[in-house]
Amino acid sequence: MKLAERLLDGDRRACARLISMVENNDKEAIEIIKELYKHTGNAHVIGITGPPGGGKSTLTDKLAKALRKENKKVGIIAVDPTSPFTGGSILGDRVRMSDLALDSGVFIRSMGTRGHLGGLSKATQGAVKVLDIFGCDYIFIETVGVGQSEVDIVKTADTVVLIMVPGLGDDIQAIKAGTMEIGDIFAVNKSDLFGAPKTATEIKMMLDMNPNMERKPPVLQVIATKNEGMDNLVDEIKKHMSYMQEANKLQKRRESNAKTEIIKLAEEEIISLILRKNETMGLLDDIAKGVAMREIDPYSARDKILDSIKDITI
Ligand SMILES: Nc1nc2c(ncn2[C@@H]2O[C@H](COP(=O)(O)OP(=O)(O)O)[C@@H](O)[C@H]2O)c(=O)[nH]1
Ligand SMILES: [Mg+2]
Repeated sequence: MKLAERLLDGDRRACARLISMVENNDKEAIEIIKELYKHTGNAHVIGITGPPGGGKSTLTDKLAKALRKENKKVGIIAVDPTSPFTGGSILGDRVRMSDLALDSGVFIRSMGTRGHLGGLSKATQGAVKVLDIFGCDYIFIETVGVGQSEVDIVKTADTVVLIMVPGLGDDIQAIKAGTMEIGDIFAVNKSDLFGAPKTATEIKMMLDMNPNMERKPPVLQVIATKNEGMDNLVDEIKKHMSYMQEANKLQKRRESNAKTEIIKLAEEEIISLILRKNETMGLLDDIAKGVAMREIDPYSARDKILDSIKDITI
C-alpha cells in the first residue's frame, strides 16, 4: 500500500514516517499532504503553554488519558525540549509517560527545537496535518510559553490552554505581555501549593481589565499530578470548541491562521526561487554589486529581482 493510503488507514508507522519527512521538508510528503488535505480539519487542536516546569507535560498526559476513556484518538506534539515526552527528563517522568506511549490510541511525537528545514513552526504545523489525517480526534501541542516562536506555534491551535502556577507574582506581568491574550482557558496548576487562589484571582482581575474581550476565559485551579480538576478542564476545552463553532469563530480563526501560513510559505518560496536563480545566473550577486556601487537603488533592485522570477514555475 502507498504511504498516503496507509496514513489514511491509521497506520502508525506511516504516520511516524510522514512526520519525519515533513520535518525534513520532503517533497513527497508535501505531495501526500496536498492530496489528503481534504481529510484534515476534523481534529480539535489544543495548544498547551506556560512556564517551564509548570506541569504542561503532566497535564497533557492526564488530559490525554481522560480523552482515552471516551475512546478518542489522541495525538501529542511536544515542542518543549525539557519535556518528559522527549525523554529528556528524569527517569520517573519517563516511566510515568510510558503507559501512554504504549496505548495504540495515542500518538506521541517530540520535536527538537533545532534541525528543522523550514523552521520549527512549519514542522509542527506539518505534523498536526499528518496527525489529523491519521485520524486523531484531539491533537495537543505542548510548548514553553516563552519566546515569540513558541507563542506563534501555539496560536495555530483551535483552543489555547495557558498554564499558570501559584506564586508567579510579578511574573504574571511578564507573561501578560503578548501571552495573556492568547489564552482561551487558564489553568492554575499545582494548586496543591500555597497561593493558588490568589494567583487565580490575579489572573481574573487581569482579564477583567480587558474590556474588548468577547468571551471571558475561565480560570480553573487544577492539580495535574493528582488528576484533580482534569474532568473540569476537559469540559471547558469542549465548551470552548462549541463556542467557537456556534459563533463561527472557528472558521475565522482557522482562516486567519491559514493566511499567516500561506504568506509564510509564499515568502519562503520566493526567497528560494531568488536564491536558486542566483545560483544559475548570478543575478542577485550582480544587482547587489550594483547597489553597493550606487549604480542602482535597492528598491529598483527588488523590482528587478521579482521580475526575474516572475515566469518561473514552482
Ligand atoms: N506539586 C505539584 N507538582 C506538579 C503538578 N503538576 C506537575 N508537577 C510537577 O512539576 C514538575 C514539572 O512538570 P512537567 O509536567 O514536566 O512540566 P512542564 O515543563 O511544564 O512540562 C514535575 O516534577 C511534576 O511532577 C501539580 O499539580 N502539583
Ligand atoms: Mg514539558
